[in-house]
Amino acid sequence: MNAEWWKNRAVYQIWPASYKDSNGDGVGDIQGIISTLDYLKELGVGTIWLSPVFESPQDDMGYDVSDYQKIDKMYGSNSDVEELIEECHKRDLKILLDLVINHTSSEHQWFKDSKKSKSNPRRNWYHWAPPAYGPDGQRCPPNNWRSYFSGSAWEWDEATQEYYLHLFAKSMPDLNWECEELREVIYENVMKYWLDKGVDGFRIDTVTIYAKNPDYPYAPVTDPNSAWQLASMHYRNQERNFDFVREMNEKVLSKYNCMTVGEFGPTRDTNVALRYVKQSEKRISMGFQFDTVFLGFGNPNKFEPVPFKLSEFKETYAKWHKYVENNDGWDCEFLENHDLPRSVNRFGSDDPEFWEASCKALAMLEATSSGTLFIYQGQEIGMTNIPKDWPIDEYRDIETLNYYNSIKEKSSNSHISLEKAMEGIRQVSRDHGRTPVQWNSSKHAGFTSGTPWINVNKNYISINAEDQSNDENSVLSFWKKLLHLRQKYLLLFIHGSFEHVDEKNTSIMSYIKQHGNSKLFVALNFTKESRNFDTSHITKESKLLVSNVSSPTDDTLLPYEGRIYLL
Ligand code: TEU
Repeated sequence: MNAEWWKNRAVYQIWPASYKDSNGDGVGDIQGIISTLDYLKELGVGTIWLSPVFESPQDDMGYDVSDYQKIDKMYGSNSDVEELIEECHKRDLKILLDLVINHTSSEHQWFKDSKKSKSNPRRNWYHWAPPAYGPDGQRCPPNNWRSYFSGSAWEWDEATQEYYLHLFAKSMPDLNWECEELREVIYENVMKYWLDKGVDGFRIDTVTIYAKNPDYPYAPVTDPNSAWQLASMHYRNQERNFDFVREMNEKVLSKYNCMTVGEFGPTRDTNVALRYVKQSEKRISMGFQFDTVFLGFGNPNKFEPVPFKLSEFKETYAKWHKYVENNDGWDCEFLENHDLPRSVNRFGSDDPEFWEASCKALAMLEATSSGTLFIYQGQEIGMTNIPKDWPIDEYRDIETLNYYNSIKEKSSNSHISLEKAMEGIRQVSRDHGRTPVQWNSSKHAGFTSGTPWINVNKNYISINAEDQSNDENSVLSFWKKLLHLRQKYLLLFIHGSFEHVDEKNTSIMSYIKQHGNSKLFVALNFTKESRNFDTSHITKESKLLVSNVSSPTDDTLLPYEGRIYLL
C-alpha cells in the first residue's frame, strides 16, 4: 500500500451530531453516516474524519470524553463503528477518528479516581495545585490563566482543597502529560485500541498544548479578561511538547501505515509548525494552521471580529503554502470545520446574487491547493451561516453560550454590551458550522424524521444536496468536477509549488502552480465588481480547464469569477 496514501486523498470531515440521523431521535448517528458513504465516494473524497463519537456527557459535543473505548449511545454502538470502518474500506475510503487527549470529561473514571484524594494513584494524571492567597488573605486560583470557554482555567475542589486545571470547560480537566503511566495508557488503551480495529489514523485535537509549564507561571497579559490572549499558550512548554509527540510516534504511529493531522491552534510560527510536520522529525503527517481561517477574528477576544483584506488572506495563504516546500514536510488546506463559520460567509458572499459564484471560486482555490485537502460537511453544497435573526437561545455551543453569559453577568469583557456580544456571535460562533446538513427539501432538510437538536437553516429549500445532485451547474457538481481534476493532475494540483501572480492586487487572487515543466494559472476575483486581471501568463496554447461562468471574456473577471488554465 502506498506509504503516503494520505497525500493524494481529499478528506471529508463529519461532525456526527449534525450529519445524518437514522433513528429519528433528532441527532446524527453512525448508521446515518453509513447510509451516505456512496454519496461521499461519488463526491470524490478518499478519507473521512469523524469528530468524536466516544462516550461523553456532551458538554462540548464529544470533545469531553468519558470513555475512549465506548461509543456514545447517542451515536450508536461499538459494532456500528466497526461496521462503518468495514463499509468505508469496502469502498476504498479511509477513516480517521478524532483523538482528544489533552483533557477528558470530569465524568471519566480516571478523573473520578484522581479527585478522590491527594494520595490516589491517579492524582497526578491531572493538574492539581494549591490555592494562592490575595493581599487580604482570600483564596484564589494558582495563577491568572483563563479558559478558552471564559472564566478562570482553574476550578476549586472543596474535598481535597486544591484547584484543578481546565483550559476548556470546567467539566474538561487537563491531563498531566508529565505522568508517564498516563501516556502509556493513552498509547496502549486509546490509540492502539482503535488502530487495531482498522482505523487509518487520527485528527489530533490541540496537539501543541499537552505540555504545561510545571511552575504554572503567571501569564504576562495586558488584558486579564482575555482567554484569547492566553491562547498564545503562556502555559505551553513547547520543547517538552515536541518530546511527547515524538514519543507518541515512536511508540504507536510509526508501527502503523496511518495518517495524523494535528490541530496547531493559534500557532503563527511556521518554524514551530515545521518541527511537527517535517518527516525527518518523526512526529505527525501534517497540521492545521489557523492563521488564515482566524483572519477577522477578534484578538484577544475572538467575539470582537474586525474587517480584514484580501491582501492579508493572500499573504497568510502563501505563507502556509510555502513553509513545507522543499522542507521535507507536508501541508493541508481547509477553510471550514466544526469550530468555524461557513467559508462562503467569511471569504465569499451569501448574497443570493453572488452566493453560487463565490462558492465555486472558493472551491477552485481549495481544489488547486497544495497538500491534503479537507472539506467540511455541507461545504460541498455551499451551506451558509446561521441566519442573523436567530436569538441566543437557538445557539447550542458551550463556547458561545459561556461567552454570552459572561457578558450578561458582567464577569468578563465588561466593556462589551450584550448587543455587541450578539453581533460577534452572529459572525464567529462555532454553531454556524453545526446546523444540520441539508440533504433535501423535505422537512428538516432530510436530516431527521424527529425534532433536530439544533434548528435547520431555513434556506435548505434552495440549498440541499439532492437538488444539487441533479443539477450539472450546481456547487456540488462543480466540486465533483474539481476533485476529479485534482486527481487527474495531482502532481500539479496537490504537489505543485505555489507562486502569487500580481501579488499586490487587492481584488484578484491569481497564482501559478508548477510541477516540473507543467504549470497551472489560477485567477479568482474575490469582489462584487468586474475586474481586469493579469493575463500575461495565458497564451494561445493555454487550455481553460475550469471556469465558473458560462462565457469568460478575455481580460475581465466578472464578480467572483474564477478560471483555471493549464499553461
Ligand atoms: O479546539 C481547540 C481550540 O483551540 C478551540 O478553542 C477552537 O480553536 C476555538 O474554539 C475556535 O473558536 C479543539 C476542538 O476543535 C474544539 O471543538 C474543542 O472544543 C476543543 O479543542 C476542546 O477539545
